[in-house]
Amino acid sequence: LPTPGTVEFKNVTFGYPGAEAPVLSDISFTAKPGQTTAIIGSTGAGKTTLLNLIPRLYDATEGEILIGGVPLKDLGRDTISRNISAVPQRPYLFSGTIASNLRFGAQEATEEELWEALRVAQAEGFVAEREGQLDSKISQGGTNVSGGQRQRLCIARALAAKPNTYLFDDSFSALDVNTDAKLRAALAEPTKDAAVIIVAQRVSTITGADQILVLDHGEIVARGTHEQLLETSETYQEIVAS
Ligand code: M5T
Ligand code: MG
Repeated sequence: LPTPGTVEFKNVTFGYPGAEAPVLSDISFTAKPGQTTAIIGSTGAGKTTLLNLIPRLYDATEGEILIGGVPLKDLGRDTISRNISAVPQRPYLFSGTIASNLRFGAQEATEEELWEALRVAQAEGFVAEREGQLDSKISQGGTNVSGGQRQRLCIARALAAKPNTYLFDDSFSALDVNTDAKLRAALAEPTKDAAVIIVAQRVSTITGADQILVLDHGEIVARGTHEQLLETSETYQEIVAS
């Protein structure tokens, strides 16, 4: 892929059109390839908003976001969508086969590659059990699979695209703690050269992250590894205790 995956926020402020107060204020961080950057914080803190700025669902009001040193605005929509896989907080499946859902963003993926993505996403088992397997039908919105299965299929879809930036918005919360742990262990290999940004609710999901950003009311109030934050951040301690 053309662009190395370093994602850099430089003093980014963002407010939704028409709203008076900004939702994100003066956000700066660097998410490097080969590293996991985690974002944690209470509901409404701005985590989803922050992630959504990366594929340009919205543009920053002030400041700049760069990928591989290039400002997002100069990258072009095609490059952005080829390089970034985002698993949204409410993952969406459309009516069609499992294969066609997985190939969204990875049209040329072989069946073998789809199975590999499913294996990593801990979805191989339930797809193998369905009649028709990759050709089994998903109904609109994915209503004929469970919430956790939908989430894992969307993670497999993200993997099949082989991007160099992964955005996971609360993608592991519908999974039991065991599946969550297995999935993240399996992700290590396919994402080893990518910048991975994970929004999490559960602290256990992110204890191994290279850096954790603690977001509170749209501001980064603390950053560091799990161990560092346990020592330095009251907000983080509260999250851990909750
Ligand atoms: C942050 C507001 C929301 C909240 C703040 C997505 C969205 C959010 N907001 C809007 O006004 N319009 C929108 O389209 O922005 O919201 P968030 O980024 O969704 O927060 P979060 O992801 O940290 O929360 P959660 O509940 O997913 O943990 O004031 O009203
Ligand atoms: Mg959110």
